[in-house]
Amino acid sequence: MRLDRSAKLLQRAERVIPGGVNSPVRSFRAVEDSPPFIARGEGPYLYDVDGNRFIDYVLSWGPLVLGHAHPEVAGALKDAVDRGTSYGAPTELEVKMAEKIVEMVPSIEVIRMVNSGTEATMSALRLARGFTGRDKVIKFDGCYHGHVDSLLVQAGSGATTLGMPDSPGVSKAVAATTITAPFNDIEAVRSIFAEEGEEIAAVILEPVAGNMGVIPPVPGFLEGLREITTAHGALLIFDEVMTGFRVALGGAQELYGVTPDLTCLGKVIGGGLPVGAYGGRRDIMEQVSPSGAVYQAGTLSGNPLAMTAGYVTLDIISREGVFDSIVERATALSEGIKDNLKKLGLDLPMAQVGTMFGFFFAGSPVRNYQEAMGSDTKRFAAYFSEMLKRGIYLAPSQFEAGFMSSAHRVDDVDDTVRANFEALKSIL
Ligand code: KE4
Repeated sequence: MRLDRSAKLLQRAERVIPGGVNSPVRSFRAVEDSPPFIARGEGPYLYDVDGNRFIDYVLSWGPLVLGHAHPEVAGALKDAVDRGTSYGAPTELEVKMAEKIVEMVPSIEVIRMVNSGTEATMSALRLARGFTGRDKVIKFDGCYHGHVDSLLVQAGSGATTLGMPDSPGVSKAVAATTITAPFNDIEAVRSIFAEEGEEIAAVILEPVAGNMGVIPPVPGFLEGLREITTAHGALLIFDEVMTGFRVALGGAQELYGVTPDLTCLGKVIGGGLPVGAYGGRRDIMEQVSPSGAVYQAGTLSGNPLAMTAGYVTLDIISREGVFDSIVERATALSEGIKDNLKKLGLDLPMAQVGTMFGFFFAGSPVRNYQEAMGSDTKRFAAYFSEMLKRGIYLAPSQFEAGFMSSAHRVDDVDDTVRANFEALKSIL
């Protein structure tokens, strides 16, 4: 596979951008490789600057649930651009977008748009502290909520991938208000609350972890968090930036029937443009400025282009049968991989929740960060490279998730299952 134009671009990039990338995990350092530089995307495919074509299961880390350059999304954006790119003033489209999300996500009565998932979780935390008058927050080892100072403690995704769970620059004072517990360990949470429950503003989690690989909640975990937070007057915050409109149309809260007080969103609701959002109970959200005293603002929040891409995306996946067809494709891929593992005598833990999926190079079940850390990342890197050579573009880290889109066809899934078999066989 030719990569010389990408290699030259990486050299140039590394002179003017940290690590040559605008987000660490894109560097491919976790798989000891260098990234292809992308020229364009179309449907399920990425094309790099050397003319290589890949079937894409990163999909911009989740947002592109309709694949690249969906004609309706692209067309709506082209029209929108001719009406200007930003006004810094309210628009009807923001109202329609908020109404759409309120309609689709069970617990959201009121919602505020921001520009990234990080902004969404940062704002939700501030709101939880403002609403409760308490300072402490519980998060779970390996869950990643963006690069918010107080949440870059035992974080997942790039923070784990690159082996630095706690980032330099996060002040001790800030980290001191963050309590971490093992994911899926409800007794650990119960005992933290027994100790300091009256100081805890909120518990925040990915209801299905996707930033330490894909790890679903064990039965009773989410229900237990709901019961404990309610009993202690703390808020339950679901960070559904990744799981929203991915594990189910209404997110993990619909799939598992547990209602959080606040929800953070991102990725899919931007249709590939920069968007985040946080929303939830009216009595809480009304504390947000200007209706309340908790300050939060953003120059480009609710931007007409991002709202256009997001609204059209949500409208399309809400159409009869569309979301189910994406789940079906993800299931076909997961089943094909499971068959391959069986044929090769490999017993690797695999998870698929709705349209997201992944498996670990681990010899036993993975239910939390510590067990995920037991994965063989070298073996993953070898597998990743074998798949890339075969034109399959996976997340360049054992601690990420794979995503399906409505653009992936049966042939693409068949090709991927075939490549998966050959790649696994070649690293046995
Ligand atoms: P952003 O600030 O990157 O838009 O969202 C942060 C975030 C918040 N919450 C969850 C559950 C997330 O998964 C993310 C971002 N996900 C990572 C990859 N797992 C984005 C990829 C990257 O960091 O480049």
